Amino acid sequence: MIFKTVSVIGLGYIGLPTAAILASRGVNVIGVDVNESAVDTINQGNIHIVEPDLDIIVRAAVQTDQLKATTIPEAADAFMIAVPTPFKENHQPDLSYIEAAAKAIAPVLEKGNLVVLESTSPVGATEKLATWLADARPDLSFPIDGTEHADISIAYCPERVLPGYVLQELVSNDRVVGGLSNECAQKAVSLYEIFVKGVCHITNARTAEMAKLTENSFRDVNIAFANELSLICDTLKINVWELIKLSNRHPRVNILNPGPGVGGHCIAVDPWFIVSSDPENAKIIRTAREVNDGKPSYVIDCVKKAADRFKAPIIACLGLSFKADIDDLRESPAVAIVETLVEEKVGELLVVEPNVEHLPKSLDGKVKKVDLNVVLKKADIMLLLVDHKEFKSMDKLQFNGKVVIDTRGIWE
Ligand code: SAJ
Repeated sequence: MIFKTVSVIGLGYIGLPTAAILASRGVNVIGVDVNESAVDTINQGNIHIVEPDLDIIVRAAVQTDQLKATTIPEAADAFMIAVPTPFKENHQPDLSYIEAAAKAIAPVLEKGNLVVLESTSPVGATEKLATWLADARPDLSFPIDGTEHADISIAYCPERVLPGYVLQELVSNDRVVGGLSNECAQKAVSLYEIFVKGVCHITNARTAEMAKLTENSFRDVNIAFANELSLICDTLKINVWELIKLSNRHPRVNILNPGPGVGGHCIAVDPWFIVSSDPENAKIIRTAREVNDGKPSYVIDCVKKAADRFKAPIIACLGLSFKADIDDLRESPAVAIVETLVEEKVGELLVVEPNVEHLPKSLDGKVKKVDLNVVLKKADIMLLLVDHKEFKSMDKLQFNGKVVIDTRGIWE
């Protein structure tokens, strides 16, 4: 095996599962993270994030010494960078974590190493990574401007896994592997073939960067279409769920589901990387973001109108996570909606969220976290925000007399 030791930089939702899968295939894996408490947790064989079965493979990898975590990078045959790429206030991508990762690994790079960037990135980020590494290591040659046979190979290979199914999709999904040269791409494919059963498709780094952004923007635009339809249908007094069901009977139509907005750290963020790189042409992509980001305010207005009918309304908010049956509250429209209802003192708020133990800080002490049976007894308004399985199986007859605002269409 040409990759005996692989270092994974960033042990979050993508880096940790990737590190553990590689370790399970017999590679010595060094996981690097700036978060000391995450490093300690992993070295004890535990995990600091929630993902089905991840705990089992991390524990096995640590117990067999195939995986160790550290805060300081060490020499390895390959480095995989999976750090966050958030955006700044004006929707410009923030590459500071990638730059910090590059500066951290540069001192331990050796001739023959491969560096792969996995973080979702704007087009051109892999070239920037090469420049940061080259600046730090003038003694080594890098594949800048298409140079073949450089000392260090560099490629971009975006993650594409769906939260909740990460361990299956890491193995089964196809991968797009974009090299700064063909040699770099070939080398990266031989790394991914250690654990990927899907096909690894070779391209250049810029196309691979754009492919990732395109996939998530495609989904965002399609969800925006559904969200826009939901507003139009309210105006026209048409049931949007029935409309979509009927339209989807056409052999070439497949409309997604409207909801309270688009959350998570991917689809709500990545399209902005395209917009910021070509604002003039990225019209639909920008509008889709705006339509989806506007949906929470629409839901809030509906709740306010419903609340006006009561003297002291008790509002049950069902679900906080950004999508069904997960515990992830990042960029969640449900959280944003409840926060605004608190700020605007719309009524007494009861929250049901079966997937988290504690309320997020922004809501702690301001709303009550309760069980479903409590809201069935007390609430005047049932505001369904997330289509968790516990809510799907509820008996609608129990809502007798309550106002129901179902943002996901599960009780239609
Ligand atoms: N949503 C809707 N209506 C729908 C589908 C989704 O309102 O019909 C909402 C969800 O409720 C959620 C948001 O969109 O708030 C995003 O959920 P999602 O399930 O569409 O996607 P993510 O963010 O969990 O994962 C996506 C995936 N990308 C695509 O499907 C193109 C995943 O494959 C990527 O790896 C991931 O982003 C990522 O990390 O980029």
